[in-house]
Amino acid sequence: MPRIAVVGATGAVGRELLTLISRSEAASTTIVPIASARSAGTDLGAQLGLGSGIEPVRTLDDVDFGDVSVTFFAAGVEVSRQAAEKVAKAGSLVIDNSSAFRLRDDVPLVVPQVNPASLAHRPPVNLIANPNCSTIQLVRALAPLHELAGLRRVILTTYQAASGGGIQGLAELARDSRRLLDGADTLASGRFGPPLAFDLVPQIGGLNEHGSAHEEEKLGREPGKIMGLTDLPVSVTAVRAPIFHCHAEAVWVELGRQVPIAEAEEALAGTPGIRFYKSGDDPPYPTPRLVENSGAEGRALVHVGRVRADTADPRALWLWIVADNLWVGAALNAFDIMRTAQGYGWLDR
Ligand code: 2RA
Repeated sequence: MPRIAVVGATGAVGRELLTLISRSEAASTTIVPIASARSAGTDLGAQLGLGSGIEPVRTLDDVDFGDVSVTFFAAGVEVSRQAAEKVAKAGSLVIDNSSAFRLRDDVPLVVPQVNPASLAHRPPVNLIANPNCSTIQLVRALAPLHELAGLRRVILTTYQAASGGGIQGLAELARDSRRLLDGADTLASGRFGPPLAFDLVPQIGGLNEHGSAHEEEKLGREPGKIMGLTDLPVSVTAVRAPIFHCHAEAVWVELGRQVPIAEAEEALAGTPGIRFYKSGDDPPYPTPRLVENSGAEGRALVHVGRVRADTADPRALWLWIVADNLWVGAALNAFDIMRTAQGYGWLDR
């Protein structure tokens, strides 16, 4: 692979992608970081302690994509809408982290642990969509339950970290938390709408005509496409929580038959990429901070606990899912898409 580009390289997901690529076996590849003109020339390799192999930051207009085998887009939906298809037409395989193309029929929406075969054939558009962060951890935990007994319905509430709002979201939560501890009475509205510090904000993204937030729409639609269950009902309340990293989800799932808890636990615990917590274990369940501090290995896993029967519905279970939204939910999934495509021979030149 001659060169790999990352659009949005200075952002929260872009930085994780640079780290992943430069520490992987693709490390011999030259990495082309792309950002806005104000960052052009920055030596991100040195800034992030990633060493050589990372060119100085360039702008989109300054790169010949005919010479770039894979381009990751992580600069938000507007940049993807404007540039991703042009880059794909220039010959670079695009892996897009935005919501711009996810529901398009000609664009695969991929979680390599769940639907790798959707990459068996390279799509004519030369573009693959990376799902929403909270979707990825959800479908990775639901897939073994679906295999076991078939999914009928899913209802969930998310508790999403500030890093989903990017580097500025992290900075805002840190600054406002300090201000409140220092005695401030009021805080200004910010990136999350109402100030997030020491509070919960039950709206992520704009509202549609039915009153659902954009994050809820994404979670409602993406799981069915990924799992090949287009009619799967997924009902969501998405909440921003005052935590820095790792999204958590409380999930109710109705299955096609009554499944004994031990059977569900065995299916989850036996799934590669899932760390399963049984009540009585130490720790008994995952929390966002526990996952954040679980090292590179733990941050690459989907953590599942609190599996229990719904006593009001014999075919339903509850579970609690936590994962690192910037890794499992973004950079690592995008990187695994590249590796899966590579495994299918897409990148052979
Ligand atoms: C969020 N889902 O957490 C978004 C980030 N992709 O806000």
